[in-house]
Amino acid sequence: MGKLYALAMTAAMVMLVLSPPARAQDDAERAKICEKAEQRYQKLFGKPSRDEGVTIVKMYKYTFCPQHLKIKKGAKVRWVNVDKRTSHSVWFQEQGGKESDRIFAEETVNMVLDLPPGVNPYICGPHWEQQGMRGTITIEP
Ligand SMILES: [Cu+2]
Repeated sequence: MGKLYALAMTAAMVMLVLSPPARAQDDAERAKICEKAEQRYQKLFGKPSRDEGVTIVKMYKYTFCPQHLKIKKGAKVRWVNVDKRTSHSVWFQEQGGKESDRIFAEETVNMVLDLPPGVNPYICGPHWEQQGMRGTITIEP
């Protein structure tokens, strides 16, 4: 192996390591999507999601809104699909959970989360890999 070739390979490997993982959106895009998601929510349900008396996570354009959420252990969370066509799921896969049924456009699913304290990542079954549809629920002690 030539020295130059080895150097080029090393450079290529360093670039591979340094390039960020493929993501569906950056933070600014996500903020915009979540703003639209809230507008959709209000159109569908007639009030702001924060006025529901239960914690709401909207699902819209391959995004959980909010993507990161902090709740108390045993609190109820409602996932609401405010998309027009796409169905999603909620899956605490790392915790050994079972994937939820598909949540179709404009449908809702309530869950009482029995998760360990700390950060619990979760995914949307059909969209976590290609579109990076992932979120976290942090259980406060
Ligand atoms: Cu999804």
